[in-house]
Amino acid sequence: MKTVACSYDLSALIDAVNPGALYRSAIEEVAESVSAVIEANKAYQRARVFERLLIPDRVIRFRVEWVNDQGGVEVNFGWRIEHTNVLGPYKGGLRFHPSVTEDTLHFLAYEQCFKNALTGQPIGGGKGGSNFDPKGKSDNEVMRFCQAFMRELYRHIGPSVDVPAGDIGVGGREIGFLYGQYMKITKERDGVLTGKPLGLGGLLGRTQATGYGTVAFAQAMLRHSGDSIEGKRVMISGSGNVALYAAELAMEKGAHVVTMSDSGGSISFDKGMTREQLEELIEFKEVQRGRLKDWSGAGANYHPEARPWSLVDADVALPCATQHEVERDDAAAMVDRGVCVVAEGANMPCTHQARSVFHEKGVLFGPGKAANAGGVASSCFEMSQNASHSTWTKEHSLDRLTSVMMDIHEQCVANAPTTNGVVDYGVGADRGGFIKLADAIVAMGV
Ligand code: NDP
Ligand code: 2IT
Repeated sequence: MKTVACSYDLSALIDAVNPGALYRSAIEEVAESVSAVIEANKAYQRARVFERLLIPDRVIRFRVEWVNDQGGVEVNFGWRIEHTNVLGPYKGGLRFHPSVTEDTLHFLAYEQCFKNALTGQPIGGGKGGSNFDPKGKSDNEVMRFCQAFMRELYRHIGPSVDVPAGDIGVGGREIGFLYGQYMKITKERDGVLTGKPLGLGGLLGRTQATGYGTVAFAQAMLRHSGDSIEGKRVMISGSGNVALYAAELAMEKGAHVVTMSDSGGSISFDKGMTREQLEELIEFKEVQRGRLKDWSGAGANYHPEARPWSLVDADVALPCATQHEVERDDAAAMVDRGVCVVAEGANMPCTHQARSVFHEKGVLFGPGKAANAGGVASSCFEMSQNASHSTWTKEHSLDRLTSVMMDIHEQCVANAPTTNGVVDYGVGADRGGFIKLADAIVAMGV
């Protein structure tokens, strides 16, 4: 790791905040990108912006106790990491997954600050969640868990304080239950969560926003290099909120979606998924909450326990499942299969080593901070809609999404070095987000 203009031993400081590997990899990536920016800026050094951005404003951890359908008592951890509100209220999702630890949430909260800054909207960064596993739970159990979670969380959030949303394991159903409990406790209906069901003040287009935005970013990278997504073969991982709508827009733009996955395995389509298959899959995943191994989509091949990356030839890869799902060997396999554009729908799905492979091979790489920012950008539209007591049309919401994604692409290009004609979007996104955060930190004093 290059030294950054940091007045402490950076490695020791990272350990002091959180000794986990995910948070470390997120910080080290940014440190490499922004050290030259800090070295050239005395005000950033004097204000110690790197250290101040690295340490979260506060970490809230609590116990969540609830009763299962058999009458047994269950206990989980809950967290909210309020990382920085220098640009606006803390903003970021809640993740419910058994793998969630404080390390997971520290890295996500840190990344969120840069992503939110890139959107150009007045939102700070945060993340929260629980090690609760919604899989296999009844609707009533999920509701009781969400109510118990909000019983503590409500005192820490507010529409101009902290505005949570969804993430892995948290979709419209969970946000509805969380918001319902918040309304009962506080008697406020102030839109404090985003990604709400439409009847509770949700935004038309929020469900599609992250996946659509990721495809829009991939299109922008292709356009910038004189190409287009039309006719391209696209590998997608995951089959949740981000993956399904990335597939939808990619297909609408004339691409062929050749893979999808879940944590049990992958499916591949020799000639690309059809519109009918996608509609069936969306219903199977969103309504039936089924597993891919049980999906009978005609013409799909199922590969148990396999990641998508080496299964078929493709031009574009959109990792949309989870962190570190693309390791060095996966990246090499993708390149062997023909991939020349990668846009991260998930947060940090590619390891540092995987990113190095893309860099060496001249693959266009759109980091999650930029490529998946459409979700949170639309969440901010939802905040505006609620604050103005109005209802946006889907068309307006999606038009605004496209223009935010184009603007993020421009910011990345403006801040990125270019090697042999290939724009380094990873560095561009880190620098673009960092400069906004650092300028605000300098402006606010100590
Ligand atoms: P969902 O819960 O809707 O879907 C997650 C998908 O990823 C599922 O198919 C799931 O499979 C798969 N998955 C999750 N964990 C693993 C794992 N450990 N190994 C393999 N597959 C896994 O979540 P989202 O689609 O909302 O989120 C996906 C990614 O996108 C996350 O990284 C999230 O942080 C990021 N993101 C989400 C945004 C949003 O608005 N929702 C915004 C920006 C980024 P299974 O069902 O088998 O677990
Ligand atoms: O990672 C993310 O950007 C999200 N999960 C969405 C956050 C939000 O506030 O909409």
